[in-house]
Amino acid sequence: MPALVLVGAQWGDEGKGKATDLLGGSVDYVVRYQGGNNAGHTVVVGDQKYALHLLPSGILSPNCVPVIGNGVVIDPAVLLSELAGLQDRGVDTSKLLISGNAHLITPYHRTLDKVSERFLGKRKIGTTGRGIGPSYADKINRIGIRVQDLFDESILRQKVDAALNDKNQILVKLYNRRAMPAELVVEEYLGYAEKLRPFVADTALLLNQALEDGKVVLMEGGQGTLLDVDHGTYPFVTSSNPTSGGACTGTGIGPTRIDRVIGILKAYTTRVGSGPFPTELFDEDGEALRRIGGERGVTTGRDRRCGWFDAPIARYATRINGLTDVFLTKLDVLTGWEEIPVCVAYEIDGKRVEEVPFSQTDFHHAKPIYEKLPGWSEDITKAQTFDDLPKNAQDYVKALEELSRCRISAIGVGPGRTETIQVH
Ligand code: 2SA
Ligand code: GDP
Ligand code: MG
Repeated sequence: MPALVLVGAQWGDEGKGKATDLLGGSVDYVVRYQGGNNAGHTVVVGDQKYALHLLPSGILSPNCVPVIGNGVVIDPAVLLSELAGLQDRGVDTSKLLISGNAHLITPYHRTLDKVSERFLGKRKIGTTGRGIGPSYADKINRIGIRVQDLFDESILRQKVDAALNDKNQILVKLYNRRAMPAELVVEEYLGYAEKLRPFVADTALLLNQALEDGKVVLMEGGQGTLLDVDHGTYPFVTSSNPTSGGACTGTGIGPTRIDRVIGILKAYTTRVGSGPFPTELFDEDGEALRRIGGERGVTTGRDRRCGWFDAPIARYATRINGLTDVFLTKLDVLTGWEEIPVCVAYEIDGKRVEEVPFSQTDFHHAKPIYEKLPGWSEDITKAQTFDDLPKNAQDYVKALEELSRCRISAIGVGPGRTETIQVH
């Protein structure tokens, strides 16, 4: 099992943090490969709850090396405060490695994220406001600032000057904001250099060497498949590739090294931010899923939109990521419903459509076609094996496995490490 990838199979918040933490005990490295502190990964260890934003969830496993790969965008102040918070709680963070090629989020990225959302009004994306999109835009535009730039004052100054050249005009003329003095940014960021230096490394080289030495590397995605900038519900997406392909570009590990791709799939569906969501519920069922599932953003505290399981989306995630396994999470949240509707296909302009349509307009028009599966009322949070589950819960899992076209290898029946059923 040399390298494996863990991805969100829906719109994020499927329980990737818990799944990564569970695997953390049996892998040597856990690498974040995209996104930044827009992510919110919750890990519950005993009576302790951790909310991680930028650090890989493997940081909570003592024998695991946590790595922030080149594909991540880093807000240094957030990173340092997350590290300090964990250190205060007795977590050893000394093994962390950070790619020198990862890009930085700066104050002007955060400002642009917020003002451009305000400018979009009703058409806003509903971003987390953390500066993620503008930082990736600079990376692609080749005017980004990388971690390694912190160690050369003159380069840093030149790059910040260049990046602010057009941004200050946009801030002043388009958004009616004050210009941001380059010098202030440079001074602040030089202050981070020495604090980050001990962690910075050529992570792509180290990870490939580790794989050659027989070590196991887990690549942990943030967000989810439908938020992917290429394969998601564009433009209502994040500005990176959470799908499995992003794991290669975001770490420097080649695709031939990867032998398992695990999709984390929630037993129902949620979404934060704007954009289409065919199975979204606006009734008391949606409210109950939100309440029972604790569906609130880990980073922004926003209520998550909730809906029933969407099988075309699960099949899409299986296909786009090349999933080998699914970890089905939050089955316990569905306890108590007499019948559970599952979306098996869509109706679009009067026609039955089996798969996620590529046309944005069609997806906006998609109405779910439901099949109702019988529910269960027994408490399943203590179930340790598949056979411990009530028959209707077993049948629900089997139906989802068939509809998703991927084997379900593990089932979550609660947030804690032990509240997990291993099936394969
Ligand atoms: P951004 O900030 O540019 O990445 O926002 C673009 C879209 O991506 C969505 N997005 C997320 N969706 C679910 N979970 C995320 N992490 C947090 C969590 C979210 C939170 O774990 O709860 O706290 O609100 C996440 N990060 C980005 C975002 O909602 C936009 O739709
Ligand atoms: P991530 O972004 O994919 O890591 O997911 P989040 O941490 O944002 O949201 C998932 C939430 O569900 C967290 O509060 C987890 O503690 C919780 N969770 C994970 N798996 C399960 C499960 O099987 N059952 C229940 N009830 N909660 C779960
Ligand atoms: Mg999350």
